[in-house]
Amino acid sequence: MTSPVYCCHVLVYSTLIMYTVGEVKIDLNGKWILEDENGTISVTAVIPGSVHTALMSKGIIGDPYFRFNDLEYRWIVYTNWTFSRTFEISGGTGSLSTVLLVCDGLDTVSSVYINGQCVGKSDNMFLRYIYNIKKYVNPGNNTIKIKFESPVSYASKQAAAHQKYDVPPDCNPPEYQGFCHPNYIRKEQCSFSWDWGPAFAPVGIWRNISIELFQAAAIRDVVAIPISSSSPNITWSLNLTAYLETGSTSKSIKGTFVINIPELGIMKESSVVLKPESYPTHNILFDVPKAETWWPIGYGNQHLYMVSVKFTSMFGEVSTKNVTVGFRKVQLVQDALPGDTGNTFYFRINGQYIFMKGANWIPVDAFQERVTMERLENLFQSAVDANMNTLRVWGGGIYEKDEFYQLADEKGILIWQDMMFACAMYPTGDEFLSTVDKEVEYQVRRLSNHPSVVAWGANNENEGALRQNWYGTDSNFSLYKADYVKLYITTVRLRYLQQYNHVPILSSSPSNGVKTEQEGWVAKNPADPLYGDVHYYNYSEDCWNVSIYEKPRFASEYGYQSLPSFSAMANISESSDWEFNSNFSLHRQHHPKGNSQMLSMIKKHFTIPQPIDSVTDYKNMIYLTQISQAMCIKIETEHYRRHQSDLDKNNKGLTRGALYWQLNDIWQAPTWASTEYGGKWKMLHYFAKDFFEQVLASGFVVDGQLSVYVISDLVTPLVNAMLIVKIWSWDNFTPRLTQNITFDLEAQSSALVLSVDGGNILAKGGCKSWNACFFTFEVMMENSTASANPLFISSFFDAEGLVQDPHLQIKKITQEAGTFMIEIESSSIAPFMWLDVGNIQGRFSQNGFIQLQPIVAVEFYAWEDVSLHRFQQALTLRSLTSKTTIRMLSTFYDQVYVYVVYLLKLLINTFYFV
Ligand code: BMA
Repeated sequence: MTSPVYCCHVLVYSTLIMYTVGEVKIDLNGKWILEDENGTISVTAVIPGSVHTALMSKGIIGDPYFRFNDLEYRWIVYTNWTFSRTFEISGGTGSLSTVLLVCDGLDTVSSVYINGQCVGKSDNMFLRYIYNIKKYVNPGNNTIKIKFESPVSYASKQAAAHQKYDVPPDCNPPEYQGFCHPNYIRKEQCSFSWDWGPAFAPVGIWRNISIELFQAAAIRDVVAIPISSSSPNITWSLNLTAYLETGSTSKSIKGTFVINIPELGIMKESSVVLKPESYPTHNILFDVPKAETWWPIGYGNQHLYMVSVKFTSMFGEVSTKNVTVGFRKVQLVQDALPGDTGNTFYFRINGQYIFMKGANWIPVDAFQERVTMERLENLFQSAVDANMNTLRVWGGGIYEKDEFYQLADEKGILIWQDMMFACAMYPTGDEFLSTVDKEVEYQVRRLSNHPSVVAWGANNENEGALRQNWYGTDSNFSLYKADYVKLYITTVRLRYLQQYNHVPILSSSPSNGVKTEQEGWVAKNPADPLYGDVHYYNYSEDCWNVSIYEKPRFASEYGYQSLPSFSAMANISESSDWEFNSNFSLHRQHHPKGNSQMLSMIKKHFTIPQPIDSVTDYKNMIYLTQISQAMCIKIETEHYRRHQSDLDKNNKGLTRGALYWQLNDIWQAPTWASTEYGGKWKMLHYFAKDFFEQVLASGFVVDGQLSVYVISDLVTPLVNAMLIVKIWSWDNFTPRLTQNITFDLEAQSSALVLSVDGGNILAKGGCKSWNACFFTFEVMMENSTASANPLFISSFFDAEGLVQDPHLQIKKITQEAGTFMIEIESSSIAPFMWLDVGNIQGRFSQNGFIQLQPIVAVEFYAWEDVSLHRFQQALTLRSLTSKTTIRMLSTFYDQVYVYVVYLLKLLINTFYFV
């Protein structure tokens, strides 16, 4: 240990100790020793971290994501592991009356030892554990050991001990390749495997760990809830609660609170007397007259204020805590519609209706320590770039780290936050309920300062699972229903409401909202489109047919699978794996029947190319699954957005949210994600950027009738705007017909602007048949034009006149700092143009688009340093109709080589099929 450096009130002992007058914090993050139970492995480990990443960094195991390593490394999870290190209590601080070990996250089942003595245990990954270790520490050197038990064995033991009745599902389907009974352990449920994710069930210290020493009192948490009054304009006050811990002194503690919002010049001071050895709170409500309102992205600024709370005790000991606050008001509107025809279900922020558009969020990595700020920022930016305003943190993962919510606050992304229960029944013994109760109290306190968190959900799909008998619970419905109510209503929901009720809490997703409540918390039909939110998955019917979709009040989950890019899969596999149905591909496909569902959806509209060689086929399948997924979700999302303002004759409609499943990937595998592990955009994400545009013209055909809606999220009406309808034939760059329709549209609404007989309008355009043509729709506004949105009215295998080789060329690539400008040429209309740069990090300005003119310019925004040469080498281009993947060819010989290879393949094929 180095000698202390004095700077005002702060002493710094090397990097280890931060010493404010009176209050001392010893940071225990950093180097620890990790050992297995037999003492055969002993390595250093970095905390926060897990066993897997420690073993990987020492070369004891390879990349857990590589090929079959998830199975190969199963031994890790059946082993008990110990993390240990030493720490020093300096002479001066040892006399302080309170010494606390603060563990922000232990994953999961552990016993904690200080100098060989057990100071406490943990069994909930989502809880902050604080152990009073005063009597166990000595001045000078001390040791801390945290012994972890196998979470998988623990869960099995818990299940076996619960002899009263089964709490299903015991195990997930075999395709998940996972561990059983995740519902018996308060740990990231998907870490035991999911239909898109691996089973590693990691063990470790996953959040910060430190020791705090103080004499009188320390502020543990501060929660500041904005309160609004609204006549005539919103004015704000702040309801601030400081949660304290007092030391073991026997006297009452006198002290002063100072609350400060420096940016607004607000300072509040009050004197208090706190009881010793207790958890007092200090509450104060005060006006913040000049506060600027926080808005979600697209509706205003994301103004955030730093609020600092300082407690000075009679000993002169100071404890401070800073929190960031955004002033906003949330309402979930569930008004009864006339004549018992359902309720509305939509959000108002600061009184303003918001159509929620976005996606569902799952954990970013199986190993949380690998989730860097950079990766989080990148995903948030991708959500923003795709015109999203909402993410739902799904209940089978984790309550995310603080940085996640800070980013959401800064970017203006609204968060629908599930509590961590998903797709299962759960036990309801006293111990289980008690730990859940503490978990909810802690997490709600931790996340309530964030203006981005606008809704809580008590679980994912468990109401539906119970009502629809997913796990055979009908055999004793009343028993499981009683458990359901006990856990989510009288524990989770009640604990939330007893603390705060400034944002709504939903009992489940999907649920019928207030109707679910009226029906005793397990609605007769939790998927009722007339109430609350719905999840909708349909892998058998044609996703291009809009009649298969409901018009719910809110679509909080829907999705289709695709494969990630070849470069993503190549990183974790070998060439022998590169087939759609190879052992490896099937191993990575955790969704039962996933591959055949993708295949059958593709076959509805596309031709699967004849096998050339396995790698080309694999690449073709990747490309086609991405097209199919992007098309399905585009069609479904536009359907939901179109029906935000109208009710049909069955009272369906007023759909005011579209959150597709799922934004991100936990590893490289076939999944529903729109961005891959590592952040690369799949075709769906490029489509999302378009289908979530602020103003969108969107068309569909039902029974031969063409309907075109214009959808606007703008808060001002569109006046004298123009819808431009174009009819194209597949064989020509010039539209056959252009029709302009002038219209007005109310702010934040959707309306039918054109309804015509499809056959008639096609005939007007001189189209020989439905198969010969397609439409595009644009909106021209005062200052801008919303981009052309295509509507394909025939399957691609039926498209007449679609030129089979558009002779694609990359004409030019230039670079300006991190942006690359690419010019591409096509000799004919080319659908699903796809540019790819392998492992180079970044995204294109557009991709997966239909080329409607000979030359198109595309930009690439690099997220890393890339040279022009590397970029040129990596860039490939293809379309649905191009026979080969195109590169920018630098020499004549390169071109000759490509054509010779192409001709050879053609010859071999012809020969093979004759
Ligand atoms: C929904 C989700 C997830 C699942 C997804 C895809 O039901 O809540 O549990 O991963 O569907 O199957």
